Amino acid sequence: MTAPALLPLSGRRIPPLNLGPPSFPHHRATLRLSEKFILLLILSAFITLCFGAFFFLPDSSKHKRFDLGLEDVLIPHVDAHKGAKNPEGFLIHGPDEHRHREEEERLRNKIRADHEKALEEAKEKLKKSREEIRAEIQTEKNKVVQEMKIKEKKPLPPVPIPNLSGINGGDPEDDDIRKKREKIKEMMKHAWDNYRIYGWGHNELRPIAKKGHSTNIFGSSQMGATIVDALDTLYIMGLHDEFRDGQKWIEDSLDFSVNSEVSVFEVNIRFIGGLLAAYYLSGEEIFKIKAVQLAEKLLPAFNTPTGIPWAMVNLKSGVGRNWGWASAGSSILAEFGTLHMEFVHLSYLTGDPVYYKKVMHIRRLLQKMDRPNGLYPNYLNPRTGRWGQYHTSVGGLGDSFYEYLLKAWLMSDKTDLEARNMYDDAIEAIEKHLIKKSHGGLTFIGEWKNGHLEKKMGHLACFAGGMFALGADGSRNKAGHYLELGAEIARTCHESYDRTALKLGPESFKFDGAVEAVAVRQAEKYYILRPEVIETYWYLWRFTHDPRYRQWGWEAALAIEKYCRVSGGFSGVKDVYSSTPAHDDVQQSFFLAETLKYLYLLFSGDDLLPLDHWVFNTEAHPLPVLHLANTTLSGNPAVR
Ligand code: DMJ
Repeated sequence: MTAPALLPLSGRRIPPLNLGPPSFPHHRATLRLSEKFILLLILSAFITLCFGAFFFLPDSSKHKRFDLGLEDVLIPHVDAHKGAKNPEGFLIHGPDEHRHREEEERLRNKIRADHEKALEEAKEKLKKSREEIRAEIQTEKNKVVQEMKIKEKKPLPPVPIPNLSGINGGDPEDDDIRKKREKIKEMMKHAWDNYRIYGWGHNELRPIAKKGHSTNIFGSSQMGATIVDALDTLYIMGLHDEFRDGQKWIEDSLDFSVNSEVSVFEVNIRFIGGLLAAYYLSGEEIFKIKAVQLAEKLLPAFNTPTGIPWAMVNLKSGVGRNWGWASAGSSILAEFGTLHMEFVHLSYLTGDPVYYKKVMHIRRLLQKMDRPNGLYPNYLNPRTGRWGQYHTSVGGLGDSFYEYLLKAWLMSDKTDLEARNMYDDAIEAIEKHLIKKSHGGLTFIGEWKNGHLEKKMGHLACFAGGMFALGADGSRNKAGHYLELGAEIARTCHESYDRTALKLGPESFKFDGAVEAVAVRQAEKYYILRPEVIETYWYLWRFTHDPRYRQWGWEAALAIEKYCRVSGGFSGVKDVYSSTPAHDDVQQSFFLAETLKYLYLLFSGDDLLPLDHWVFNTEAHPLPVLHLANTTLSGNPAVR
């Protein structure tokens, strides 16, 4: 299709710009000559202008550079043309002035020579054909790419390797449990293999349409979210060929220099968390290097008036912004409050304190703020540093902030007492205002909205059962209480599964009069392969070894197999109360990162990823406990 000609105001038609190769060779030669002439003319006019400007520019030394009155103090009082003044202000003609003139003359000559050289080079360039110039540009580009590759391969400073025990094993002694574990591994293979065939390199898979899928949290680029998220699960399941396949894709194709706006939180928990875990488990440097490259791209998100990061950042331009729906452009507690684990590891591995400082700054800011009823609201405006709406939730928008306070303490080998205290304070306020018992005796966590408790609990909030159990040890003399609370939440969430047709839990459920642990609105009846309930079963299993948790986990696995498995992978379902549910046609990356990993661990021995050596990030990526007592996060002088 030809581009339409432009019609200027004079009515004369300007021919369309022809950027492609012209059709007549003779015409091409004439054009190139006149182009060259015009270019040369412009170039020489520009150089003459610059050269002249140098002589006619006002003497900048006459103007103060600062309005702050600091120059008199910091810069010796010298006037270039008139010579130096003595302290009384009288002119001093002498060797100084002479030296200054010589220096100026030398500079002029240099500028003249540089310009002549540039002119010569430009003339030479213009003698070359378009193809030659293109080839030269390409060579330059290749050089830059090569240099970047060399930089990428440069090893980071060595740090002491944390205790990595328990990265293999966990073979169950019991035959029945072993079979169940094998079944989970087979489900993982089904999910991975289909993604490999139909969605490779895309962020996620549409298992029914059998093609790639993505949402705006990953931006517009294909960043292989499922590959990065699944790596450590593949590793612990012993799926090493698949792991290597993923590694190869990351080496060859994972590129962060893309014009793509991503969620800082999601990229941190899935990509940085996934890459760091893959690095620790396999020891392959490439994962560490990629994690650091990506983290550098997230840093501009922290350039806000308060240092509270934007929710989204463009990986290329570094421009950040917030979600429009989040309380007048606020940042979200569960997003900016879920960076600590990964960022501390980044500082540990690179010896660069920048990441550590960013998250500690957030913590300091939060510590200084008033909390209504001791509760952290879900929204904080990064421009003003003020809370947005007074909504508090342990489910979506709040959840992993509390989780990371506890895990910061665990990850520091229980030395970060400040984090532990913040966790204990927060949990006490939550228990006081948000946790209630229903008429039927089910303990639930509601949502606090402007002083009013909404008796609704999200699937996301079900992770808290595991969190309470994990935080029981080390609490303010209430270990038994928190373990019990964790078990009660696990029971409630199991009920939310058990009261459906599919034995899979809804996105959120109510406690209203006769309604208990059941979704009411159609829009809340879906299940999108989420992990939180199974996560809680696993933590409770580890701390109590009560067989009910394996039983409940197995029920969930069977239901997923029966209702979510399709020939092209696994899909979420739109209504857990319907025995013939429609599929949503999305295989979420967290299904491979979390749901299947927690199920696999539930049917493994406790020696696989033991909890005194590993702390799982909120996307179930295991990171080792750091023994920081003798280490400073601004680098470790002992080993560098
Ligand atoms: C995961 O991406 C993470 O667990 C996150 O913290 C919230 N929930 C999703 C899966 O449901």
